[in-house]
Amino acid sequence: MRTQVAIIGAGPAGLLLAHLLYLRGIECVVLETKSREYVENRVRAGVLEHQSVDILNAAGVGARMMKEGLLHHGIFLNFGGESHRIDFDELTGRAVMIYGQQEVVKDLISARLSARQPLYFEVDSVSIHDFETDSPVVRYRLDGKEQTLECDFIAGCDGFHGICRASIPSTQLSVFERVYPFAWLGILAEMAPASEELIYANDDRGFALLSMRSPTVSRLYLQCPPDENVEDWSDDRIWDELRTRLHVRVPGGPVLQKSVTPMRSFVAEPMRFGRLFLAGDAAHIVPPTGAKGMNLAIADVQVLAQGLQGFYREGSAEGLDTYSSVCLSRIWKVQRFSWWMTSLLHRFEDETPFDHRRQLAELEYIVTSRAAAQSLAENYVGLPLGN
Ligand code: FAS
Ligand code: PHB
Repeated sequence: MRTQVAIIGAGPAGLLLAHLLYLRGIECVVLETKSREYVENRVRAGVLEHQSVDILNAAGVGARMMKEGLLHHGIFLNFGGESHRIDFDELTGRAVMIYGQQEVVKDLISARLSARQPLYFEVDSVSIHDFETDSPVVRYRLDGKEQTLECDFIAGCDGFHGICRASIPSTQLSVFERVYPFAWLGILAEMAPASEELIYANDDRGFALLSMRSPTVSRLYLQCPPDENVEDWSDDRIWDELRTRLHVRVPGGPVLQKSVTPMRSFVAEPMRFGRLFLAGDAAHIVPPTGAKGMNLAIADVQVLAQGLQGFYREGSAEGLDTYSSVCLSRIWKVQRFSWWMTSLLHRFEDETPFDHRRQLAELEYIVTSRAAAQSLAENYVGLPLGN
């Protein structure tokens, strides 16, 4: 089989890239190891920056998002027993959209399949070859049969634990990483959100976040030790801890799903190696405190699609040659914001009383200084693309 672009991974990065290439008349094939049902039910991110909303709408896959998504014009910061609202409208004139990552994935999969474009689930033994030449090859097994896919380019959208980044000689990659000494215990619950907007709480007992997926489904997180066993957390214990840390009345409800997510900051440079281009979590990970994971993946593939269009339409490699530097400029700003939000809102086991007072003073500064609040707001709603 032959195509122009082989896309490894059907997460937000791979699926959106496939759709943007389809709209540009560029052929591609998407290969995914998991089943359709698995990727459509995997609970991950929930916040879309305003540009991500614009990109999905411009690509014609935003109708359900605009109907079912929740437009939020601010967030709350809770600390010292008080609640403070950061007004995005007043500070930036922008908003964010609360719409689950799995909903974005469902919309992109249905767009791909209704356009009758190739998307293969449950492939295995995927390997990539000759991407330092002009004729890369992808090998994989589907329905027990060996398959070979010849292509011009490979897009590595296979996430942090995928094979694409791991296929680049380690001598050719620079890796930057910070692993945090805590994790997030996340739950999905059948409960009407206990707040109109998201609440980020810095409490003596640790960080907590109240988020949501719909008017009837809430998504909540608690800071916990990195090796925490989710079995040790009964539903009652979770609700008690959330009430204590959030300082809001949380009615509780059936817990549909709970999991522990490790926290790390990670960047691999460069994001291009010959005819192999990394995008999304395959190249970078941010701690979810800044709600940036899915948005960075969307921003990467927007730049990659434009580069591939330049190559196939205008015969220009410029967009592909600058892909890595353009994306990394944005990625490092988002890394800084995500690290800063994480440092501001979590309790560190090695913190001193001085560190904690400094943290509270910074929070106090943010809610009393327009300049500081505006900096947080403009980063949260999304820095302008190309910035
Ligand atoms: P993804 O990981 O989403 O997709 C990669 C795809 O490649 C997967 O479907 C995988 O099955 C497939 N794949 C892997 N290896 C393959 C192979 N060899 N061959 C073929 N396919 C292969 N962000 C937030 O903002 N808020 C959150 O609450 C949040 N929670 C998260 C929880 C977890 C557990 C994780 C891992 C991430 C979370 N994130 C969160 C970040 C998340 O949103 C990611 O940034 C986003 O999924 C990145 O999208 P992709 O780059 O498409 O990678
Ligand atoms: C979520 O809704 O899953 C979510 C929201 C904000 C974050 C992280 C996760 O910072």
